[in-house]
Amino acid sequence: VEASIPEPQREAWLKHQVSGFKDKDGFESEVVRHVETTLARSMFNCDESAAYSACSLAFRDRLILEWNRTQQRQTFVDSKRLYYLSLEFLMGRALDNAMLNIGQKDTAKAGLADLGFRIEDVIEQEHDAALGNGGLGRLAACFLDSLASLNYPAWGYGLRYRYGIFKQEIIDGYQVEVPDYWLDFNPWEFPRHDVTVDIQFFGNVRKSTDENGRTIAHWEGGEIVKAVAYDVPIPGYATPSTNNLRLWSSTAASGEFDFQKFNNGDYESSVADQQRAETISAVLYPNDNLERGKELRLKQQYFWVAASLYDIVRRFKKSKRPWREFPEQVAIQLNDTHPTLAVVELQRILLDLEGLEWDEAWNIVTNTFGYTNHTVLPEALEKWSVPLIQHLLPRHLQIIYDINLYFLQSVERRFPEDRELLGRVSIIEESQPKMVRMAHLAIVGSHKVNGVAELHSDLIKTTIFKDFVTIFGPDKFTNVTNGITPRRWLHQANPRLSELISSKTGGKDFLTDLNELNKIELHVKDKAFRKEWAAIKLANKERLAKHIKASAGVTVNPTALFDVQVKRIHEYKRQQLNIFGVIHRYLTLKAMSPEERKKQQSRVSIFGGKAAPGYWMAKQIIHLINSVGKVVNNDEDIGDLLKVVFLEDYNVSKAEIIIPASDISEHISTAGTEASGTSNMKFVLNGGLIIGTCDGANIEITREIGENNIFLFGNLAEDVEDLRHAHTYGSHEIDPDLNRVFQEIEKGTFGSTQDFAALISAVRDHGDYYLVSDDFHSYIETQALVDEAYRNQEEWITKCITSVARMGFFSSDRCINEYAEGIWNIEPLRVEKEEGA
Ligand code: GL9
Repeated sequence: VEASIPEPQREAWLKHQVSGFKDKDGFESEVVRHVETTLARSMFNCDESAAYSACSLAFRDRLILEWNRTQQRQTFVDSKRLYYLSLEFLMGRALDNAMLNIGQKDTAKAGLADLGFRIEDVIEQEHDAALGNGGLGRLAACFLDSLASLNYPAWGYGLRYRYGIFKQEIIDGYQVEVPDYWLDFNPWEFPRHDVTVDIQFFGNVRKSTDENGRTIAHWEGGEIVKAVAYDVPIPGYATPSTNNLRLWSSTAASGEFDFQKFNNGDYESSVADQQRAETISAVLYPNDNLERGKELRLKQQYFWVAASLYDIVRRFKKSKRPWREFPEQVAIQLNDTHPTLAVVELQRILLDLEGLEWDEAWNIVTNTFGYTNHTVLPEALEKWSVPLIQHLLPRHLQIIYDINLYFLQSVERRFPEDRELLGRVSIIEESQPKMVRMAHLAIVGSHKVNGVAELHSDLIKTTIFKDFVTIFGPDKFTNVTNGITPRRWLHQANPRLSELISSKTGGKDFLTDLNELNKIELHVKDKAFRKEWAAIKLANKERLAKHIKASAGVTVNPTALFDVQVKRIHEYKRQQLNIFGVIHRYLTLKAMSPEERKKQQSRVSIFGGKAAPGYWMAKQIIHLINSVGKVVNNDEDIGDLLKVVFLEDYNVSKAEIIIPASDISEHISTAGTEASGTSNMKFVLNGGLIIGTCDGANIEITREIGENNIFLFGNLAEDVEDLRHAHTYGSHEIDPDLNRVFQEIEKGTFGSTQDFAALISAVRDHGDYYLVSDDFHSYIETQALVDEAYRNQEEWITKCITSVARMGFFSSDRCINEYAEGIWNIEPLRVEKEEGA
């Protein structure tokens, strides 16, 4: 590319090469320039919000230069790239992360101070980028951080929702949803109005025959929507590598359709078309572990998948390589089944547009894709009705049927005696209406399928995907245990702890090689180290206490044991078990004499998390937590012994305050239901212990940190099915302590009993599907062990330090390296590290 530019012009370009700020002075000058020109303000009306904008723009300018160089490097080397397709990227705030990853936070802090601002206040101005629901979307964000930090050539592809996950307000103890309009001013994205793709919907399929007698399918008619690219730079930590997250936004195609309407004078309906097109990328579906089969959701999926594939194919075609090399240049990872239509779309491109034969095309497709499963919950397994796909994507439905036909034929040849097998593994469910099973399509269309923690990966092989293991063999199925980025979840969220650790591990290497953490175990007896450790935890708790006061109006004692459960509200995650346990604690305290009470451990029970707007039971749980808080927090007998707080609008930036302040956090899902969990890793990494069930990554955390450092309780996954069977067909005795809790709720102690009746009857009358009663006794007993352990602060701190020292395995860097080697077959690029970064 460079060689094609004539010498004189080249000289002019090079003479004016932009470099971005280098030091404090340069930073200040960039900030002032952005305030005065980009924002059209001055020193007389530059508030914190303007300071945030200008500071972000200064960093963005630096990032985009690195971004450009990274793309040039990748194009030049022309090695295999990974494309991570995810409907959710829960990024949180970008400024603090950019400053830390570039290694210029101190510069910015000093520069902002010169200009009259505190960096903390400036950082606080940023609106979270909340394009995700929970763990699945946050995992994608951690993966982007690791991919860039490890110098992998990789792109993320997603949707640019105008509204991210809703903002949660708590009004009279109930959740109220408020739209999250976050795009007013977003300095972190670059609109690429020149990078657009026309996406077709509806229409019909015409077949013709070419000169060789081959049937060609033509997808015609219907309507076109335009996809516009918005690029978000993703800075790696301590490396100039800056990768790209490309988000697609929908808008009306300014094509013939509109023109005709204009000509007919139908202005109103052409505006309506525009709005309808924009609806596609308007809003993130706020469901957690639930798929509801809405047409707009399917439109979102196809829109995003088709635009992304067009982009990927366009990039590949520039290399002029033969098609069979596609899987050597391109790896595409399907984050859950949401992007599974990509399998069909690539087959369509190769078959209908590029003229390949079926087998050759299908071979390319299956060698390109990998599929990650994130849940075994049946209500989350995606299915789309055949009539809906027929209507929206008629050609794709034909291809799905053909994929299924060839697949079932091969199964039949190999297992001729097993008729029922065909029905079980078919991509089409023979229901009324017929349904397309997206997980089956994803498995058949990929070369590797992985779960996200060991137990989960074993479970998918022995339950929901058992038949596919028989058909494809066990090697197609693998495990990649989730991980988290230590940059955001330690260095950024807990700067003092990060600093203390680096003083004992010899620098910041642990942030890029988390196993370095094990060096701190040598210092577990070091008095000064332990003292500073405790002081940091207390300071983090004081910070959270302030936040609790400001947001929930409750005064809490920072020396009490902070007990935290923050995650989406869901029956399988069992916040109901937690709050029933809190009520049990309250009743126990109430029954004590004042002398006895004095001997008890004070606790603050902290909850946070959003309920899906249509999930009534989850909303009742929130209401019960708030109702209990109202009674307990105002009971003078209880005082500081117990406080119950629900923090509204849990999100990434609140997690950064809450997680470092936890003493014990709760990961108490019914065994076998939580695929992995990732906040469990964040809490332990920040020097908190956990109480949990033998579920998801809790099991591997136990293996790494040692069973003396975790509080496990409850029934095991292997016993869940029998217990459920017994509830339904045998007698179901409710735990007597839990029954006392129920009776207290039914007495009206916490307000209107009617509201909470459903939570009780789910356990008592409807089979207790989530085993709340079965696990209650074990839970209460284990909580008593937590109290006891916390009373011995020296022992407790030893447990915390030891646990942090052994958390190296849970870095998303380890996780990404496993994907790169075992699934994607990609390698990091060599990059010269900059000084200072
Ligand atoms: C989830 C699982 O429930 C979690 O256990 C897992 O840690 C993450 C990431 O692998 O994926 N699957 C899923 O649908 N969600 C998860 O968190 N839901 C949301 O993200 C809302």
